[in-house]
Amino acid sequence: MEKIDSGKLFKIAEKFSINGRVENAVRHKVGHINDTYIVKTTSGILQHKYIFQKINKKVFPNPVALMDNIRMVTGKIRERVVERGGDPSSEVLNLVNCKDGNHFHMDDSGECWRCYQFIEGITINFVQANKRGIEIAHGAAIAFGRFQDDLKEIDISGIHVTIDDFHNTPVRFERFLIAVERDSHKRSERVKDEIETCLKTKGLKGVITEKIDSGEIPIRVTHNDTKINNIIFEEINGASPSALCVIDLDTVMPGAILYDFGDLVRTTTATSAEDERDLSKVSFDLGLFEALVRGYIKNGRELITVDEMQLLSISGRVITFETGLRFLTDYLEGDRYFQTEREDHNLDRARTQFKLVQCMEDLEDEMMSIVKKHW
Ligand code: ADP
Ligand code: GN1
Ligand code: MG
Repeated sequence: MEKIDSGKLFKIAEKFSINGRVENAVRHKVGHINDTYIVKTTSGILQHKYIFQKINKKVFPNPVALMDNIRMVTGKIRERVVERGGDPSSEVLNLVNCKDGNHFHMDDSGECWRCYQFIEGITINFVQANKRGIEIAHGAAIAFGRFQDDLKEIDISGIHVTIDDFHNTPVRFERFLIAVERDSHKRSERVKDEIETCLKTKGLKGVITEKIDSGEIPIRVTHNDTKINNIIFEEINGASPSALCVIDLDTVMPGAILYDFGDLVRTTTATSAEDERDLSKVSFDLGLFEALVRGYIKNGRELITVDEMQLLSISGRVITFETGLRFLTDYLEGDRYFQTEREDHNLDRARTQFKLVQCMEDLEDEMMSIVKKHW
C-alpha cells in the first residue's frame, strides 16, 4: 500500500473544482482496492469535505473507460432520484469535475484520480442477527434492488467491461489451479486442507455461468461488488441506520443480478467480519437471509425472471465460493491483488468464505423455502 504525502495530495486537489482551501487530507482505510482520502477544505467560515480516490491501475487497466461508466451510471441514477423526489446530493455519488472540465485527473506518473462530494453517514462491515441487523439487511437489499431498477433502461452497449471475467467463476477456478500448480511463494503446503475444500466444492462453479451461456439468465448492467459496506447508511437517532447511497461503482458493467444478490448474501448473513480468525463466530443466519430476499424482491419483482428466482437461494453460495477462491489464489500468489494489513490476511479471509459456503450448503432447503415464500 503506497503512502502518499499530503503535499502531493494538496497538489492533486488543486486540479479539481472544489470549494475552499485544503486544510487536511487523511487516508481512509476502508475497502480492499483503491487508495481513498478524506479531504477537508475551508472557505471563510464554511467547511467542505471531499473523497479523493486514486484508482488502482493494477486492478483496473482502463480507468478512462471506468470513469466513463461512472459518469453515465451516476447521471442515470440522478435522474431517477430526482423523479422520485429524493435528494440527489446524498442518494447518488456526485463527481466533482476538474478545473479543465474533465471528470478525472491523470497525474504526472500516470495515476488516475477522481473526486466525489463527501456523503455524511456510516459504512457497516457486517451485521448481527437481531432486530437492528434485520432492518439494516432489509434496507441494504432495497437499496441494491432499487439500484438495479434505476439502471434497467440504460443502454448496455455503452457500458464498458472494467475487469474481464470478473464474475466468471469457472475462470476464477482455473486461475486458482494455476496458482496451486505454480506455488510461486511456496505456500501451498500450508493450505492443503483449503485446496482440498476447493477441489471438492468445484461443482458450484458453473451453476450461474452455464445458464448465462445458455441464454437462460439475462445480462444486465449490474454493480458486481455489492458488499454491504458499499452502501452509505444514514444514522437516525434511536432508529436502525437506513441505506442512503450505493457507492463503489468501479465494477458496474454487464453482469448477472445473481452475483449482485449473492454478494449481498455473502457479506450480510455471515454475522462476522470477512477476515474473522475465530471460525466459530462465522455462521449463516436465516433471518438475515429472509430480510435480504424481502428487500431485494420489493423493487425487483417485475425485473427478476423465473430462472433467476430459481437460483436466488444458491447465488450466495456460488459467489462466496468464488470469493474464497480469489482470496486463496491471492494468498498463493503472494498477496498481490487485495490490500492486506497482516500476515495471512488473505488466508483468514478465504477460510471464512469456505466456512460460510458449508453453512449455506447445510441450509439449502430452508433458503429455497424462504425464496418461494416471498416470490
Ligand atoms: P474500494 O474499491 O477500495 O472499496 P470505495 O469506493 O468503496 O473503494 O471507497 C472506500 C470507502 O471510502 C468506502 O467504504 C466509504 O467509507 C468511503 N467513501 C467512498 N466514497 C464516499 C463518498 N462519496 N462519501 C463518503 N464516503 C465515501
Ligand atoms: C473488493 O473494493 P471492495 O473492497 O469493495 C473486490 C470485490 C471483493 C471484495 C471482497 C474490484 O471489494 O470483488 O468481493 O473486495 N473488488 C474488486 O471483500 O476486486
Ligand atoms: Mg468498497
